[in-house]
Amino acid sequence: MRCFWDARQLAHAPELELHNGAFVPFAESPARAEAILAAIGTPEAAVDHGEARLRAVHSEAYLAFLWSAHKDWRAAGRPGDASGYAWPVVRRRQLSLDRIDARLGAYSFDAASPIAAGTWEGAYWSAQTALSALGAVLAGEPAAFALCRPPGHHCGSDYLGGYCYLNNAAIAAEAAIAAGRKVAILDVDYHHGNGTQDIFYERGDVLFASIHADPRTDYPFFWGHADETGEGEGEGATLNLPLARGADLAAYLPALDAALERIAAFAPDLLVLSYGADTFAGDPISQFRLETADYARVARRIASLGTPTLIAMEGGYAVDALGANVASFLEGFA
Ligand code: Q9C
Ligand code: ZN
Repeated sequence: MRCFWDARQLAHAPELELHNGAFVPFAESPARAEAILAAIGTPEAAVDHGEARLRAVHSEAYLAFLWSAHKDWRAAGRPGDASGYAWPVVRRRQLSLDRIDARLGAYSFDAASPIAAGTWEGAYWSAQTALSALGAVLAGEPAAFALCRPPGHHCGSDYLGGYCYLNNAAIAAEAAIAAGRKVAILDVDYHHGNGTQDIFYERGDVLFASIHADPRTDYPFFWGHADETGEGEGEGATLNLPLARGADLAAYLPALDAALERIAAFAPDLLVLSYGADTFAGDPISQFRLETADYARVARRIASLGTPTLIAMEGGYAVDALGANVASFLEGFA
């Protein structure tokens, strides 16, 4: 399978994550990409499709914020990575505030996504990698893999979160729609893809289906519940299939079949697959029990749809097993 990647994605290298009052190593590390690269062989270089593709998903104000946030942080005399601490949860409204701490609050929904010096560059090229792999699929490849990192599925049109800054899957989906395709998105990361869901929530022309840990127990908590089915013209075009912690392949496959059945009924001519390997039994921050060989079986079932597919990397934090898990998935798909 053709694989895409750009070394500039490594520029995003946040240092630490503050969690429960303690500093822990940041889970979403450049080492994740290195581990995948070591397992899949030499990928093709991403091609720059420009910033206009980003603006099809993200607001101008958010992109301007993301572009300058770390510089603004430093200009304010602050050390390390930029990270917010106050959020407008109550009566959120459009205020044009200058203070970097206020802007971090306005454009984030959690504290899990620090902005480092190279975050814009890394996120920009992660999105371009998705667009480049999409280009291969639009040109006739049955499937292509985008080694996106940082990941994207938690961030919305004007907010970051969950280690995500630009929504690679949504950006690719919009580009595919602009190329005349009917698009479905399947998200199989351990965590609900709340940003992707939000972006397409009122759209009937894009199906969003997700299998993930029940948000009653797991991040992102506030989205991904089974009763979220879309709104307005999008009513019925969102499908959430939450699973209890501890799910193994036997518990996973019925949900996968339900998602695939819905996708087949929607009859897309292009599938964007948000693939997270954090469903792995050994993942340090997740609680499902898929094994390396299971990814080949999951991938084979998705491939059996016969729909041209862009596979975009999302999470997966067991770095020692990550390469094998991704390779198993890609081999199963092919
Ligand atoms: N100690 C993705 O997989 N923090 N994002 C969880 C657990 C946020 C995961 C903290 C997890 C975000 C793309
Ligand atoms: Zn995840």
